[in-house]
Amino acid sequence: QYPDHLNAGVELTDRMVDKGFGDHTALIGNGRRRTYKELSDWTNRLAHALVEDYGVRPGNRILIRSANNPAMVACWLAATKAGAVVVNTMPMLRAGELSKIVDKAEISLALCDTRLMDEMVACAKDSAFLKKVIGFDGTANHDAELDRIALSKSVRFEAVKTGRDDVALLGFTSGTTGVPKATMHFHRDLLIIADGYAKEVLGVTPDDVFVGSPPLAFTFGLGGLAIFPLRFGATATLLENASPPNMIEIIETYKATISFTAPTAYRAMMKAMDEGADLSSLRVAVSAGETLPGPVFEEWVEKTGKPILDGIGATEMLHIFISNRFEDMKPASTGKPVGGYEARIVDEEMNEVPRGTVGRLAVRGPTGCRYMADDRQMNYVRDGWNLTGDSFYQDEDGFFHFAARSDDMIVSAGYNIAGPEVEAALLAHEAVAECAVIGAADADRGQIVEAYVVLAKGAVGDALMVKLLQDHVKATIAPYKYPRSVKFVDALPKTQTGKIQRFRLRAEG
Ligand code: 3SK
Repeated sequence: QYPDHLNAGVELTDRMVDKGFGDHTALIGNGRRRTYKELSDWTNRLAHALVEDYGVRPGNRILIRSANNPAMVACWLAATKAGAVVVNTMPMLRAGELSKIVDKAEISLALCDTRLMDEMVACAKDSAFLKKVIGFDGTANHDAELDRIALSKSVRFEAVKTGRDDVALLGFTSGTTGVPKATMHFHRDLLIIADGYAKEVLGVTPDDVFVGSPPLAFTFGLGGLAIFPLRFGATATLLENASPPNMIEIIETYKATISFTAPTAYRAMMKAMDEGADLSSLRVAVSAGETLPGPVFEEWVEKTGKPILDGIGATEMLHIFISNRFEDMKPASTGKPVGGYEARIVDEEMNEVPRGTVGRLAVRGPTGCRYMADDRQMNYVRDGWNLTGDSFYQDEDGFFHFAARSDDMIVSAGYNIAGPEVEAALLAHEAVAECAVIGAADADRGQIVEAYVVLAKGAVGDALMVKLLQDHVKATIAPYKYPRSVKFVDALPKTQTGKIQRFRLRAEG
């Protein structure tokens, strides 16, 4: 279906102008609208600057650091047109977290919103790889080095003739251990998720207006808030702060039709509806990244007359591969495989288990896990099947049902948080002798990060200490990872060989 030479950056911009969408609004953000023609020109100018002034060559890896805004999308598309391999990163990451990514992907160039320079520069200071950090204006007033250079360039750019199976994107996931893994995705993959899931399940048309909260650095967000709208000539709204009130304002102002967010936000939106918010323009509400609680689904149906479409995806698979559909749905299930994907439930030996039996979810299809230089590839892909680390069962009607997460990942308000990474941050505090971090059930956020802490001699486990440790974590790693609950204990449950038994903490709550 895809030609040998394919550049996803071109397909999502210039090709859309060729198809007649030039005057249609592509992006809305930071108070401005950009048409497809403007986006095409903007990205071509930026691509010229990257190649001519910063020496970007095909295959070079470029890190982008920004909140969700049109400038971030433009930088990503421009770098893709220049044949670079892009790593989008979240604005909340600290220098230490950025360094792990830079080292793993051997990144030599970073494009950074000028408002977020400090941590990026701190990361570059001691880096063996990162040679240059270029500022861009996230507010899109073109008031930064990259923008000024780009303004003098031509709006025509001969994009690099990348192969459809050339790597275009590295999606980072911290996994259970907090040691980041880079998942490689081809130019072709970026379009497959739109031509599959977005077309078949969401039925996207040029009249759609997208809104949502996941960061573009998370492939859930990149698909839902950039690739899907741009692939079909629709409009993406981008929010630097996608709080529920801000999303509601966008929905009401631009009559947004498709939302991508987590159950926590849907719950807040329903509260706002009780107070008069008008969300009637939404025709599709997508939820993923976190289990959708039954009561949230039921209340949404009651209030809007439409279902929330639950699905499961993975950074390794790039996007959603099992989803409910309007015409084929079962509440409380995750749905059935998206076109092109197959899923089954297997035991430890990869044998399919009977319907109704909980086992490991195995999936295969047009996208799949390709970790960059990582032994963990052998655990994720077996016999051609991707093992996502989730436990599911399949019912008699073929619907897949989530049972449990098979690892130590904590999913809180749509964020994936690796428990061991929070433990490492806590252990760096002098008052902490030992600690273990788990996900504790929470009505609002699905799960919260809960820390069990054995204090060092002399330290006092009071409210002040809780605050000190929380602030310490916020200052060490991305603030959303901080433990909302801190419990002081005399000792941690351990095996005879000294391994912490987190499952006992989970069970004891
Ligand atoms: O659920 C996830 O973790 C996910 C990851 C990437 C893309 C989409 C989704 C839902």
